[in-house]
This record gives sequence, C-alpha cells and structure tokens, in this order.
Amino acid sequence: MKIDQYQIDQHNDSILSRHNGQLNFLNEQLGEQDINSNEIINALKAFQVAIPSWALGTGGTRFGRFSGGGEPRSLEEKVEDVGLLHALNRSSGSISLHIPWDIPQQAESIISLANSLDLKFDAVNSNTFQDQKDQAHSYKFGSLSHVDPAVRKQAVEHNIEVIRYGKDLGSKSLSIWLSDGSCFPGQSNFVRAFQNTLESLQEIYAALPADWKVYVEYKAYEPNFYSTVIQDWGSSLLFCQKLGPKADVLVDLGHHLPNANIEQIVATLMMEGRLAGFHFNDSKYGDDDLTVGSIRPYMLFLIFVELVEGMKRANRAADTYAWMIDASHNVKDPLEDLLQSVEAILISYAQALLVDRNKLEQARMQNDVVLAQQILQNAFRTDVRPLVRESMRMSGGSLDPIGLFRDLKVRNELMNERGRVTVATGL
Ligand code: PSV
Ligand code: MN
Ligand code: MN
Repeated sequence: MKIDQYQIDQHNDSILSRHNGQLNFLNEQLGEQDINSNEIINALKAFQVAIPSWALGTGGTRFGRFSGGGEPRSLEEKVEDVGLLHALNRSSGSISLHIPWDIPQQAESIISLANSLDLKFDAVNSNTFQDQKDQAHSYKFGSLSHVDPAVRKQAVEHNIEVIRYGKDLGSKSLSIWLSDGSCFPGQSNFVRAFQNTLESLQEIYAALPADWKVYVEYKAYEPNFYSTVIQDWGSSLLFCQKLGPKADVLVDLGHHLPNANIEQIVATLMMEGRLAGFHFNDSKYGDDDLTVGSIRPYMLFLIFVELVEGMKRANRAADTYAWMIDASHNVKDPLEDLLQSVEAILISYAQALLVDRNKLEQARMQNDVVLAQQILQNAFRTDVRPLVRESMRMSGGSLDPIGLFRDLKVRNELMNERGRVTVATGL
C-alpha cells in the first residue's frame, strides 16, 4: 500500500477553498495582534515527530488484546506504515526501533526502504524488561541494577549491541527505559541499586559513538509497585550529570505521579541544558494509555510554552531535541490514532508560538496575574488548526490526513495485504 502524491493533491483540491477561507480568517485575526502566521507555519513544517515501532499495532492490556487487522508483521511493514503516516502529514519523518523486537536482518535494504519513504531512524531502544528466548540470565529481579554482576553484564552487553544496530541504520541515540525496582519494602537496597545502575550506565556510555547521545527515561512506577530505580526527573538528572554531556533526561508524559507539574520540570531541565526530548502521550491515570492531547490539552500547551521559551533561551532549534510519540492502546486504528497525536502536538506547538513573550514577561514583572493568565489562555483558545493544515499542505501532505486515510480505505487495503487477524511483531 502506497499513497501517491496525486491522491493527496486531488483530495486537497476538493477541500481547498474551505481551507483557504478558514486560513484567511485566522491570518486576519493574527495580523491584528502583529503575529506573523508564516513564521509559525514554517516552524510547524520543520517540526518532526518520531513514530515508535511499537505503536503501529493495537496495544493490549493484561486482560486481553483485540487485533485490529492489517497490522505490520515485520520491520519492513512497520517502516511502510510510518511511510504512510509521513506521506499524509509530512510531520512523521522517522521511526524509532526497539531491539530485539525490530532486529534488522539487512541494514542496507531497510535503509533503502526508509530512504524511499523519506524516513530516518530515530533513537534505538533497548529492552531489559523482558527475558528473551535462550537468554542466559533472567531480568526478573532487575537488569542494570541487578545484585548479580553476571546479569548486569548481560544487560550492558545488550545495550551495546543495540548501539551497534543503531549505528548501522544511522541512528544517533540510545534510549534507555529501565523497569528495575522493587515490589516490596525491604526487597532492594536503594543505594546499591542506584550505584549498580550507575556503573552499568557508565559502561554503556563508554561505548557510545562520539556523535551519539543516551537518553535516560524515568518512570514513577510499574512494573515495580514499591520502588523504581529511575523513578523521577531528579534521579534521571543525577544519572545524567554523573555520566557526562552525552546523557540527557527523557520526559515521558505518562511517567509522573498524579498532578505533577510537568511544565515546571521541563523548564528546569532546559535551564540546565539536560532535556533530551519527549515521549508524548496522554492519560487519565498513568503511563501511555491514551492519544496525545485527548485528556489534558491545556497541560500540553503549557509544556510547549516552556519548550518554546527554553529553545529560544538556549538558542537551539526544535530539531536538536528528540520528539516522539509513545502511546499504544486498545480500541482505535493505530495509524489514525498516531495521526491524531501528531496533530495534537502541532496544535499545541502553534498555540505556544502565539504567546506574546514580552507582554507575558511584563505582566509577570508587575505581578499582574490576571493579565498573565489571559495572555496564555488567549493563545490556547485560538483555533490554530488552519495553520497546522497549511503547514502539511505546503510540505506536500494532506489538509485532512484522517479524512484521506479513510477515503482511500487504507486499513482495508492493509488487511487485504496482510490479513484480518495480525499480531504486530514485538507486542
Ligand atoms: C514503558 O512504560 C514504556 O512505555 C516506556 O515509556 C518506554 O519508553 C517504552 O515502554 C518502550 O520501552
Ligand atoms: Mn516512553
Ligand atoms: Mn511508558
């Protein structure tokens, strides 16, 4: 299944006059506020969000999994699915692989497939939260933090192997999420677990190529329910500071305790120059259950306000950070869901770019709380979707990615090609 440019153009033509009307109306409104919408559109065009290989199939819960059909059965098909997304929105130009779920048999052929779809390889992810077939030692009681040096060695070697796979594909970063921790008080010595993890991470760090980064992801709980070795941004930052300049903190939206002020965490990490980037998702309760922006769009916007501010302060372009979706759930078509997630990210980014920073700072300096809130909420309440659509159209994408996905019956085509009952590899 491939989407041709003429199909996108034809579909765009059929809705262009309506879109132009909405865009002109918004341009006028923004013009009155001295906001240059072309600058925002250009920023949106440059913003790329990586797609994780594990989000392309229907996720499951521990109670069950309901296959949606037509899911990718191989790494090639995963790359092809991301190619479909990127053709539609031109904003999903890379894929993040998880080893050993996604072992490339032949790097050259998978690279040439990715090139043909205008895709790059984003961070590679290691997996020491599951035991693999024929593995010598079990990760039941931890991996990089394990009390037994032989288990730690195995986990370190796995991470170094992941770097090798990534190198062959042109990735530039290793992403580490550790499930290590304990389920009951007394089970683990916190300090020993930290120090073992640090030593293991130092060995992995030493194996990083010169132009690589390692992203250290934190998560408060699950699968361990009493303590997690890298439980919060503070622990993650501590590891990164001890490791060196090639290690940065990765923020996954779903990995915080309830009501955490994530935007403040982001501001602090950016102030220290240690934000690697994001795993975007949303949740009512925890982890990565739901589509980005589906529950707390205002929080997402406030995070982007800090991101925009932090990038400006550090004089760093958006593409020097790692932006990725990390969500996987049970009831939607995964590709439609990813299109919704990318759109939600771009909407929040566009809204954050509307904020008048000078006015906001003035209001803050004068302790004008009402005005400060109003400046943010004016931006948040602006319907910026015409800007997002225009940025996709200008890059050769669709004005209405989900509409076109449905018109072209992409899922049916994939089911015809791959079968109605499929299990995406790795999930
Ligand atoms: C587990 O919580 C998790 O969702 C982490 O967010 C990782 O980034 C992802 O799995 C892949 O290992
Ligand atoms: Mn994550
Ligand atoms: Mn997660």
